[in-house]
Amino acid sequence: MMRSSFSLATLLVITSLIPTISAACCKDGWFAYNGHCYYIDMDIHLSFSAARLYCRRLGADLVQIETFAENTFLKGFLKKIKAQYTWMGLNDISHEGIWRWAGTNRHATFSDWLPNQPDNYKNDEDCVHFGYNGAYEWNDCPCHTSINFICEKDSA
Ligand SMILES: [Ca+2]
Ligand SMILES: [Ca+2]
Ligand SMILES: [Ca+2]
Repeated sequence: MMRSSFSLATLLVITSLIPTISAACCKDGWFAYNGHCYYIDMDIHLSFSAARLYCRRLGADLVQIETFAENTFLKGFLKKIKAQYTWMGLNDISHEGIWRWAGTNRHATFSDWLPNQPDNYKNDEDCVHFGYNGAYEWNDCPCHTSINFICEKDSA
């Protein structure tokens, strides 16, 4: 009897630690990958600049993709949730054809453009989203377009 109540107490302690451990990685509603937390709300559609502001208010910024692995992970996630057009932080707002990440202003180190993109269509496409052909490759489109977006921050 003593033994079983001790086991129960131990179990309760362990169980109560689990939410604490998850919270230390990413808050509820965020998803984790490789030490980073990501957020997307399919009900929120904003322009590039408004989306960026939204992320910053959450202590994050629009997602910055440093590696093929991160890109592959994000595209897989978008496919899983059947996402449509979704902003990332990449843009050529400062200089046409020079692609930088909004959060850090760093140059893109690789790209995953859709065929025939970026095309700067009508000279008015400076912001980049994951395309919607099932593969989620990148496309430049007008920054004022209201679409979904992914925020990213370091895990706590
Ligand atoms: Ca990243
Ligand atoms: Ca452009
Ligand atoms: Ca385009």
